[in-house]
Amino acid sequence: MTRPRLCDATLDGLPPDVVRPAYARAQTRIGVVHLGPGAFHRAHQAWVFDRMLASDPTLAISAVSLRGDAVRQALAPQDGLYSLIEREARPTIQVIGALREVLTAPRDPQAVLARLADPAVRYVTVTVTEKGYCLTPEGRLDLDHPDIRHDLARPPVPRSLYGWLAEGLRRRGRTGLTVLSCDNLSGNGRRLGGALTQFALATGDPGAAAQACFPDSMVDCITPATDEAVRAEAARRLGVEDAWPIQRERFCQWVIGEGLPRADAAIFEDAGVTLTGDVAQFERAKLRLLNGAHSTLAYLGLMLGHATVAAAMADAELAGFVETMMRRDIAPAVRAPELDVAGYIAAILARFANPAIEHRLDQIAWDGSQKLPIRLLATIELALAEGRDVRRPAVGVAAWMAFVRRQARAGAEIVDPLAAELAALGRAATGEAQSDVASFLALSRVFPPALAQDASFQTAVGTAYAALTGPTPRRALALQ
Ligand code: CS2
Repeated sequence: MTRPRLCDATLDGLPPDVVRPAYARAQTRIGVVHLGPGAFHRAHQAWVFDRMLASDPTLAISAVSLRGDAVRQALAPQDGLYSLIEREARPTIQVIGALREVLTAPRDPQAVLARLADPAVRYVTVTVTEKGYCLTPEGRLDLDHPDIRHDLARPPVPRSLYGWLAEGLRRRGRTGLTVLSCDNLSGNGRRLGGALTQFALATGDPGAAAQACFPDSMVDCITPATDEAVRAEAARRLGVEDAWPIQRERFCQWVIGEGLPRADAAIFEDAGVTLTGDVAQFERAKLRLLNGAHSTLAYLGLMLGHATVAAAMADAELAGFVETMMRRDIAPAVRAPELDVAGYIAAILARFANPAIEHRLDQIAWDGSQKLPIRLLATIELALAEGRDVRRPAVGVAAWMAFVRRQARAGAEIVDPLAAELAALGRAATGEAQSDVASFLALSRVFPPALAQDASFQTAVGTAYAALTGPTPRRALALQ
């Protein structure tokens, strides 16, 4: 017999150590539309809105998947409820009630557009990952992207973020809306607003984007993918079945820049959100230090036979290399006057080493072509402009190239919007460092031409690549 499901009807009967919504769900109303309700949204923003609902019942979420139907299939039978496990030495479990509606856009386009147009909706939050923004390396909307080309014709069922937002805003008319990008892009709000304006101009309805405000935000919370062990643990602790529980670390940070409605500032702050006039420094610190180190650990760690971030951190040579890179090479590129950078680095390293978290390196390794420019190349470009050594951060770039080569040669999957191009490059790579690196650097969607042509960068990547693809890859870590 199957166990009962987590849902409104079973909520009251959960064991006493399960934290439940601190508000009457039935009295909440939808004031937020979230586009892309993957694990990160449910671990981060939904948890924050769940806290806010206790003081403002008008901020419940309509969660909208832009593509697949999996979230709706899992959560609709649960009335939008799911559990969140915080993994520290003593894991806690909590039921999040903030999702009052779960929609799949292609299945229910009119309901999605009606929500976006609804004047009761004050926020649209977005997590569609780096590739969902369809940007060129210069940060403009890629008008040649197949989804953008499709949506510019204003079809009844758009595909891209922009198609949905532009049509929703057009139907909405003039009422104010705050759109919060919660993805790991620098200047995420500014880029989203700029690209939407470009999209709207190209459709001949330039007014659409002007009706919304796009604050930048920095988001941080390590959220490993859900696996069967997490499902089993949730079921054991809840006593009912949860089709899609979420696990994450306890640490959870959201920093929002200018543009949030003043009337809501206190509610956000009371829920733990930091509001600041200079979000850029938080973004730089987080993207370059945390995500830059994460990607470096992923490519090097996989090469050295590790499966998780914690295992890579237990490899003293690798952990030492990454720490030195953070302290000596990335810290000078952070420029964060309000941050204690040394303390921030120590805290990140401790989070990476958290043995309670099984964060798979392959989860971090995917979509490298989208992640590297933001996480590592920006640091390298600044270091070159200011005459600093780039050898250590270049090891991460070379490790990505070596990773692509290994995957391609093994016929293994490459998850990346440039997958076909990368697989071809990887298969053609001979192991001769100079020519292999030259063909990777020619990827203009990843490497800005000025960087690709920089002699010291070429040498640094070439030397690291030769070591990493040779008999003793650890030689690449031995940089003084
Ligand atoms: C990770 C991030 O998957 C990845 O690429 O680097 O998701 C990282 O865990 C988060 O940004 C932490 O806030």
